[in-house]
Formats: sequence, structure tokens, C-alpha cells
Amino acid sequence: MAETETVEKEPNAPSEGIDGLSGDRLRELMRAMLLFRRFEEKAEEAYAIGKIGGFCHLHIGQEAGAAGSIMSLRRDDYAISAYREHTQAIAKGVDPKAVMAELYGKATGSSGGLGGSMHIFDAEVGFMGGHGIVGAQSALATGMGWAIKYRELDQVCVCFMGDAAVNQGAFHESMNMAAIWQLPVVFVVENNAYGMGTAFSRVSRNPMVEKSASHGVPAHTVNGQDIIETYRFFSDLYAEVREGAGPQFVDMQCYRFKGHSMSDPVSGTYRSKDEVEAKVEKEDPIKILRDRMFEAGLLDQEGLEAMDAEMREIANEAADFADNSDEPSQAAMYDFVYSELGPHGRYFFDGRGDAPTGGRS
Ligand SMILES: Cc1ncc(C[n+]2csc(CCOP(=O)(O)OP(=O)(O)O)c2C)c(N)n1
Ligand SMILES: [Mg+2]
Repeated sequence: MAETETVEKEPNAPSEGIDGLSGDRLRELMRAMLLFRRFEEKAEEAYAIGKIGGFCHLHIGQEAGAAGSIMSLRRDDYAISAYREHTQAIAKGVDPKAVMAELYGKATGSSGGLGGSMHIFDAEVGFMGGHGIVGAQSALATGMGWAIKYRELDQVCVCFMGDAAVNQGAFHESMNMAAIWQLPVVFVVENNAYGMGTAFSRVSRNPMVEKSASHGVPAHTVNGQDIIETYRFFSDLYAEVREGAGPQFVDMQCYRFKGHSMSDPVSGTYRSKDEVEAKVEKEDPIKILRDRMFEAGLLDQEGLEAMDAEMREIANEAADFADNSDEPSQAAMYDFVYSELGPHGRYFFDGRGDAPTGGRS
């Protein structure tokens, strides 16, 4: 092409997108990550003033993993997770108001206020919990994968766990069965390098990516701080699984910016303040996407601030909703309790009718 014909691209001119993702999709992903960040900050604030009690594990720093791996799913797919799941539930389609109300223990919460932070559920949108027992959800995921295959459907079940879960028996038993039956389950380790205060390198001789090898399950590594990479990677992987590729194992490398839970300090003795500061500075998933979108002319500072304000408002509204909701009734406590007549023939309550007046076994 002659020099005069060269079309100069204006700096910051709106481009089609980045790495095959459209500008609209990228803005949607940015909105999601901003919502997750503001939502978790609001939860942190509410916890500090005693509006939320019990356990509360924040996902701040790990937003790209939640958005990229879940927003690439279909609504009829399943996602199941551990206890660091507030933002994953929102990504799958649970109303932020119902998530916040669950954290507050209110009747309007996604589990009627009976589960709290670690037990967000909404089967309507395929979010199958919120599980507090490390690794236990992997067995349920295999069961869901089996159900999908039995019904001859092309859904996918994605199962999240932390790096501490891969040394649990349940994880290996579940993965083995998923492999034998070639089930459509994607086991994703949110590898933030620590299980509470224990570095993964201290509890495993092998690197994470080798954990599925003995089961014949293909392993992949993805940068969970980079949403463009994460979203593209999972979109392709789910397409293969729908086509019958069988179970997959993903080492999604990420980093949590806060303590293990609201009761822990950000750094503590197991990781240094410098390490955390360097990660926050260089690997904040929101900043990584922001820089790429600014560079491609898909977003500017003003647009970002407007988006952020809108997401902050959604988080605030969720907190107001939770604040103004009622506590569950006392009788509701027994609605989901299954019990047989006790060994001493004492009265039991099955959730139907009035609450018992007699003793309980
Ligand atoms: C079977 C079992 N053992 C121990 C615990 C206590 N526990 C709660 S969280 C946790 C660490 C889990 O770390 P990881 O899986 O890496 O997830 P992360 O918190 O980093 O997201 C442990 C040991 C538990 N909940 N379940
Ligand atoms: Mg961990």
C-alpha cells in the first residue's frame, strides 16, 4: 500500500474491541467487577458495624475470576462454590439485594436468612451454593455432572474451590468419578496461594497443575487477574465440554487482597505487607482492564467514574434493602430441618403446622 493511503489510527479512537471481545462485552465485564468490588466493600463496612455477623470471606482482588468464568456460562449451566462466593452468586444472576440480605441474616436473603455468608443458593439461576466444608462441593458437582449426562443435556457444571481443597479426599474421589464417566464438570481452583495462613507450597510437593494428572483429567492454567484472558479461556473451554470433552481442571491463579476472613488481618505473619502491596499495585484486575480499555479507546476516566458510581449505588441499595428487611420468623428455623422421632420417643417437628411445644430429641 502506498504511503499516502495508510490509514492512521487516531490515538484513543474507539476500536472494535480487544482480543475478540466486543466493546459492549468489555464494558459489561468492567461493570461486573466494579459491582463486585463495591458490594464487598459495603459488606466489609456492614460487618465492621455489626450488621453482619458470623463468618464473612471477601473476594476483593479475585473479581476477574468470578466474572470471567461465570459470565461466560449460560443461565441453565450450574455453578457451585465454597464459602468465598458472594460475587460468584451475583455473577451467576442472583440479585445483589438477596445476597446482601443473606449476609445480614434477613428473611429476604437468598436462603431466607438461614444460611448466611457461606451459604448463598439460588437454584433458579443455577447457583448451587455456598459450601463451608472445604472440598465438599466437588462431590456435589460430580453429581450434577452425572445428572446432566444422564439427561443427555449440553449443560456444564463449574465447581470452584480454593487451593486448600485439592489435598482433600473428596476432591480426588469426585474427580476420579467425573473422569471415569466423562462428566461435563469443570473443576476450578481459585489458587490464591494460601489456605488461611498456609502457603500452598508448604502443603503440596507437586505444583497445582499436576493435581488432576493421576485421574486423566486435562489441566489448564489461567491468569485469574486478567479478565480478558479468563473470559476468553472459559468461553472456549465450556464449548469443548459441551461437545463432550469430559471433565477439566483449571488452576486459576489469583490473589486475595484482604485477610482470609473478616476476622483476620490483611497480611499477618504468613505473608508480608510488601507482598500484598505489590500485588494490589500490579495485579488489581480492575486496573488491568481499565488500562487496556483506556488504551483501546473503549472507556475514559469520566465513563469509568460514572460506571463506578452506578455500581456503588447498587451496592448501597442492596445494603439498604437488607437493613430494612425483617429477620426470619422463629418458626422458619425448623422449615428445613429433617428429623425422625428421636430414640426416646420425644416429639419432633417436620416444618409443617405449628412449632412444637414439647421437648426435642
Ligand atoms: C474439611 C474442612 N477442614 C478445615 C476447614 C477450616 N477451613 C476453613 S477455610 C480453610 C482454608 C481454605 O483455603 P482455600 O481452600 O485455599 O480457600 P481460600 O480461603 O483461599 O479461598 C480451612 C482450612 C473447613 N472449613 N473444612
Ligand atoms: Mg486459597
